[in-house]
Amino acid sequence: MTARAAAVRREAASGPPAGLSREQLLDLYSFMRLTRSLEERLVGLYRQGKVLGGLFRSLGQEADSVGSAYALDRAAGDVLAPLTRNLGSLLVMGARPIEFLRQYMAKGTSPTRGRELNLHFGDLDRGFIGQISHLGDMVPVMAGITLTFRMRGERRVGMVYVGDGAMSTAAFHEGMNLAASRRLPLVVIAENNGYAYSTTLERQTAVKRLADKAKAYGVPGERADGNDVLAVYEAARRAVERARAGEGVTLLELVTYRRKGHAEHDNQSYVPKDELARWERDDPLDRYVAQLGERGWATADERSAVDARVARELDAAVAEAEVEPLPEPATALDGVYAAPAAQTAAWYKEAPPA
Ligand SMILES: Cc1ncc(C[n+]2csc(CCOP(=O)(O)OP(=O)(O)O)c2C)c(N)n1
Ligand SMILES: [Mg+2]
Repeated sequence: MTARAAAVRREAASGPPAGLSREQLLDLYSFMRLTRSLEERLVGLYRQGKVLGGLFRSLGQEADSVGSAYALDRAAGDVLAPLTRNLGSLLVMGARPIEFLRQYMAKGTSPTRGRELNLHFGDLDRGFIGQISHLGDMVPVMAGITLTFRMRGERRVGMVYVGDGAMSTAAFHEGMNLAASRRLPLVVIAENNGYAYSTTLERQTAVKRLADKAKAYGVPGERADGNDVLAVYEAARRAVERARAGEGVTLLELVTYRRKGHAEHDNQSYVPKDELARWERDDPLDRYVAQLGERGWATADERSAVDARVARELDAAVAEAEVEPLPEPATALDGVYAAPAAQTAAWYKEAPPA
């Protein structure tokens, strides 16, 4: 028996890792599969011209989103602030596939009634807040939200995602500094996927490890394999526990890779082919499927049942969303400005009486 096989046997004998039940291990698989399949359906709709605006894939980053969000305690009222690629995180928090289909197709039935697109919507009841497009800005916002948890004496935790590019903004620095100095219950997930648009990590920052930036704020910095869902979950779980215990912020770097362009329109001409091929071989879903099988955590039948359920759910959601109407033009301003205006805008100058 090889050393690797022996290690696998030992782990199997000691039961599932990270305190997860067999049901939860299958749950992680199901969220990753749903994320991948939902995005594949969206690509089909995009090619038919039914998606408005860009389509931002998380291909190869499903373990990063799903594993990290899964470490939060939804029942405790934990809150998450996603980025455009964190479809998997939102599904874990309870967002439904049809909501994304409606958002991407700008349907009148979408959570934002067709006024915003893609993942730009929030629901405080389900613990996720709508993102601001400006990179890094969700860090100070989440510092503020977790400060309120502290002030009210609530044992809730916040999680915020930043990309390698977003970490170069002033907003990231200000938010990190505030959250770190107040020891706020916040987990900052640094998604190192190698690129910000076409800018490589090497051109983005002089540090080799994004986790090293934690030192400048006096907080723990951890690094995990972002394509290994259980490694992501374990590291995120530790960070969430630290935050809930009053030990403050953790900066958790997840090393992964953006396998598609910035969005579907981007042909990735700047990406070396061998680099892409290397990361394709490190696919997070393939890796987890192999683990589930080798370690006896889920049978092939159990996985097929999940795949079939996901396919059925998506068939129904796509069929429903496709025939739904766009918003009525006459309602374009509803919910955008208060109606009637609550008060005269400060910038509005009445013409002097004639
Ligand atoms: C302050 C700011 N500058 C520029 C942009 C335009 N922009 C949107 S996404 C993006 C790249 C983001 O890269 P990264 O943070 O690494 O996230 P990733 O796309 O890799 O998930 C840029 C430059 C923006 N939204 N906000
Ligand atoms: Mg990036």
